[in-house]
Amino acid sequence: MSETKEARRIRLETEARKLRRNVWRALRAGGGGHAGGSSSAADILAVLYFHRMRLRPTEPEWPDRDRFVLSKGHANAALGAVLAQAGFIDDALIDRFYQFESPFGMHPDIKVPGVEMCTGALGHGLAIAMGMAMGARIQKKGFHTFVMLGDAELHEGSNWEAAMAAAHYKLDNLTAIVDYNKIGQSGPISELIELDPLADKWRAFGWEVREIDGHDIGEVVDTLDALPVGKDRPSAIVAHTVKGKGVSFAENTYRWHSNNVDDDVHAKAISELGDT
Ligand SMILES: Cc1ncc(C[n+]2csc(CCOP(=O)(O)OP(=O)(O)O)c2C)c(N)n1
Ligand SMILES: [Mg+2]
Repeated sequence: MSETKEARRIRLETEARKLRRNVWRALRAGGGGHAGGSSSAADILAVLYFHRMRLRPTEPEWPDRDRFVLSKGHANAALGAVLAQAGFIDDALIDRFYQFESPFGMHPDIKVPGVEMCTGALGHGLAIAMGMAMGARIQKKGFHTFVMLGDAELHEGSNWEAAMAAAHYKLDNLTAIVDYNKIGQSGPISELIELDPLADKWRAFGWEVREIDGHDIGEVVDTLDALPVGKDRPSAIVAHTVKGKGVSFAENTYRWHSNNVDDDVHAKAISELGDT
């Protein structure tokens, strides 16, 4: 019997909650890291890895797999956690986050099965993902390429060069997801460099755009299921999110963009996230 919509929503919300707990678990193991951007991305990652993307965790280099590039590479705690939950890597690797000689570091490394690209220097992922989408077309393959960008990351001009090019090449097999949590490393986007009207900017660059609540699992599912939304156009999903989502002291503040995490802080976070 196929899964009902309601059952699917509950399953994905459960994975997302577990993902947030695993993020804080990784940060405790590493002594700290990027709680804010890892937590804002968690619901979208859960829907990508447990619903939308065609993947084979036991065959990570399956040629027809969908591709995911975490352009905002500092959120790697969340990527490693979702790869563990999906079965690409051993769960025990979460406890080796940011440790000596661990492949699971502060930023994604292709030594970790399931990681498509080393990222961390902001502003490169969209162009790389565009190359993957172009590669699919050249090889006549049906896989879809997803790339997740941070909002402050969009201050890098290279994104807009790639955005222009992807529209020019009509890459409808490419989707950019903006984790629009309105906060960068050192303050609110509105004080750094305003991005609004962000959806209109993508439209002006030739993209088909959807604006969603990035924590509403049902809305994320419906939006990703509808892809590609425009024929001959790449898709941009502007996902409104909350930086640090799920843990009150980390929510909506640049102070938890990156911070130290000890046993005490971890216990406080887990007491809010619950243990199931
Ligand atoms: C080229 C480059 N410049 C600066 C940094 C340092 N840095 C790491 S994260 C970050 C802010 C990113 O903010 P945002 O894209 O909004 O990410 P999120 O809020 O999702 O964590 C900066 C400036 C970097 N990683 N790469
Ligand atoms: Mg941000």
